[in-house]
This record gives sequence, C-alpha cells and structure tokens, in this order.
Amino acid sequence: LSGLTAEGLRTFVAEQLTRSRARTVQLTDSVDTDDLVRQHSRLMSPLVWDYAHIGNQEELWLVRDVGGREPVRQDIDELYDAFKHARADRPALPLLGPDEARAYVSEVRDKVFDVLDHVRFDGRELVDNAFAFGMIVQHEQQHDETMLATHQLREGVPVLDAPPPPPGRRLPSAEVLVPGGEFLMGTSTEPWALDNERPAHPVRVAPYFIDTVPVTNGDYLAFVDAGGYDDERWWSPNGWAHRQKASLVAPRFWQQTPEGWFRTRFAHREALPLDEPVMHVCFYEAEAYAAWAGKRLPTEAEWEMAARFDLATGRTRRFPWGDENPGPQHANLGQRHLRPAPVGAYPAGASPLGVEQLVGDVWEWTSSDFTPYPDFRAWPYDEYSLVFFGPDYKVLRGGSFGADEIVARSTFRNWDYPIRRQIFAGFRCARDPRPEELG
Ligand code: AVJ
Ligand code: FE
Repeated sequence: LSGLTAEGLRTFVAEQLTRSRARTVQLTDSVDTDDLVRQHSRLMSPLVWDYAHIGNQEELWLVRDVGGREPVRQDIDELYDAFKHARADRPALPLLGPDEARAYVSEVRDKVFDVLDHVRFDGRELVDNAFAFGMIVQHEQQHDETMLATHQLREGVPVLDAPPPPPGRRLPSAEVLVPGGEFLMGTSTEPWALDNERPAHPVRVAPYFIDTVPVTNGDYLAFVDAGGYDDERWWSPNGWAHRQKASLVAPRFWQQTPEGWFRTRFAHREALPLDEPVMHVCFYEAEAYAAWAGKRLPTEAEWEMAARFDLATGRTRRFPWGDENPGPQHANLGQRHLRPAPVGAYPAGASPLGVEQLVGDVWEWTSSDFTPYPDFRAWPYDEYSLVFFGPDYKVLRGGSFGADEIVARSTFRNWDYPIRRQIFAGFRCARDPRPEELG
C-alpha cells in the first residue's frame, strides 16, 4: 500500500470492496429465503442480520463519517448494533427482509463508490492509507467467515462447493526448537492492521519447542480412543467442569458409527480425514489433548515468534514465508477450499525454522488471554477490541481456510470464549525443552 499513488490506492480499495461483496453475495444467494431468515444455531445470527449489519457498518463509517453524507437508513442503526441485541435474540427483531437487505446494502455500496471517488487520503487519520475502507473490507470478510460458520451449522442439502486442497506430505520432523530471545511482536507499519495488533514492541521469549504442523484428526482420534474425554487428569478444572456440563465426547461435527468415524462438513457427510488439522474443538479440548500428549499450547508470543521471527537476520517478517502477501502456494485462505488442507500441503508457506500451516487452514488456540499490548490505543472505536480485553477470552492466531488474506496478517489477533467450537479452530502444541535438549 505504501508505494501506491492516490489513484492506485483507490483502485486497490475498489478491488477489495468488490471481492468481499462477491463473497457475501455467494454466501447469501446460495440459500433460500427461509435459510436466510431463520436461526441455524443460538450461537449465530440469522444470515440476513449479518448481511444488513455489513451494510450498516459500511454506512456508519464510510457514507456518514468519511463521506459526510446524509444517512441512508438511520432508523435501523439500533437493530444492527451488535451490542444492543444478543445473537440469540436477533431472529425476533423486525429485521429487513432479504430483498430489503439487498436493496439497502447495494444503495450503501453505490454511495461508498462515490465517496471513494472523491475522498482525499491525506488530512484525516481515519483515511490515512485508506484505513477506514480497509477496516470495513475486513469487517465484511470477518462477517463472511462468521456466515460460513453459520453455513456449517445449517442442516439440509449441500449448497457450497469448492475444489479440494493440495495433497499433504510427511515432514522431516514433528517439532522444532525455537531458541527464544527477544523479537519484535505486533506491528506499527501494516497500514490496515487493527488497533489490537499495535504497536510493535519487543518481547522476550524463553526457548521452546513447537510442532511443525497443527494437530491432525488422526492425532486427536488417538486421544479420544485413549479415553481422554473421561480422564480428568488431562483437563484443567474449568475445562473438566465444561466437559461434564456440555457432555463433550469428541470434536463438534464428528460422529462415531459402526463403520468408523465420520464428520459433517457443509452438509456433506464424509469419513474423517485423518491427515487434516482437527477443527471444531474448544480451547479446553485443545488444552486437554496437549496435556495428554505431554505438551501444552503455545503462548501468543510463542506462536508469533514461530510465525515471524527470522533467526538468521534477527528481523520480524510479515509472514512465515517472508514479506510477500499470501498466494495460493503459501496458505489455505479465502474459502478457496472448503476445508483445511492435509498437513504438509504448503511447503512454500514454511517459516525459516520449518514450521508450516501457521497461516490458513485452522485458527489456532493459544494459551493467552486477550489483553492489550503495551501502549495500546483503542482506535477508531472502543467496541472493536477494548471492551473484550480480559480473562474471559482466549486468543486464536493464524486464520482459517475461511479467513480472507486481507484479514489473515501474521499479526492479526482473533479471540473467543474458551468453550466455543463452531469457529474453524484447531491448534498446535508446544513444550518446554528438557535441560539436555538445550546443550
Ligand atoms: C474479531 C472475529 C472476534 O466477529 O466478533 C465483527 C470481529 N467485530 N464485527 C467478531 C467483528 C465486529 C469479531 N472477531
Ligand atoms: Fe460486526
């Protein structure tokens, strides 16, 4: 972005707006009216709520604030304010119907293109490097991933399709030693990084081992088969209490049958693919598996050091593979495939130490609470991150197959409650070195 002229920036923003809207349209046009308005799970909004909420955020920030234009539909702001109504209560609201929602979001979008044609990118911090546009593109893409999770919860005939991911391969080693030391975490230079990723700051990390790939379905099945869900030893006190209360026995969407283990994926039922990263596990399940394996989850700093630090130069990279934006050879992002890729599928995405699939495939649970970095500044609004900081949320890193590349920076921080399983989340393990391993 930094090398672009104002015209170049306008073109880039327009492409990103168009790309995110094509995805939103695909996710909402692929189901019928009934599937758009109903609630597929109490954890999710009706799809038609996400759809109009995308338009409403775009109106608030780009039409009214950046553009200084008259409101399109001020009367609906309250309905689409995520803090006013819990997801479970949204179906009962007098929401815009599918046709009204479509008309509304396209009216907003027309005005946004007009604002984009006239905006000056200098002068106001909100539009430096087109930040407000970038924030709204990312907002839409994040809701698209949420809508994709709603699709996963939907029952019925399959409506989404995509080509299979590339094949996996066996890696030379299961884990690598990261020697630790000080590295620069977070960013002050990514123009579209959101407030919680900022600023870049030095962090000191002790030496640790980290797995070269995420934990697979096959790995996780060994834990299930070993009675891991019935053995309190592997679970934290909160984890065990939740496992009991929610009667957890396996990852969400897994089914055990006389013919073996199956899973449901976007309404397709298929044999459990053993070499794919496990997903739809909550933080507590990830924690229990790691304890059973004699390991632990990485901290957020350990995850980011593995993903970005280049030992040879001492420099923090943008991505595990270097500074280039993600391409299809690097990572499974952007709903290009409708599943995580088998482990080993992205050798070109390896970090300097040989850690793979850090970006894409599945969000990875870390052991860290969602807390602000030193000198954090809530910007441009408190409700993006500030109101969520604290011990209630765990950080997830790396992005999933359903995360768009415009979101999945290696500095991007996602967060959720430790009991949540509907997100496309898995994990990888880390461990402390034994003294003799440090030599
Ligand atoms: C960063 C994914 C946790 O979906 O709650 C969407 C993103 N914030 N609208 C969420 C977000 C406001 C957020 N997550
Ligand atoms: Fe939102």
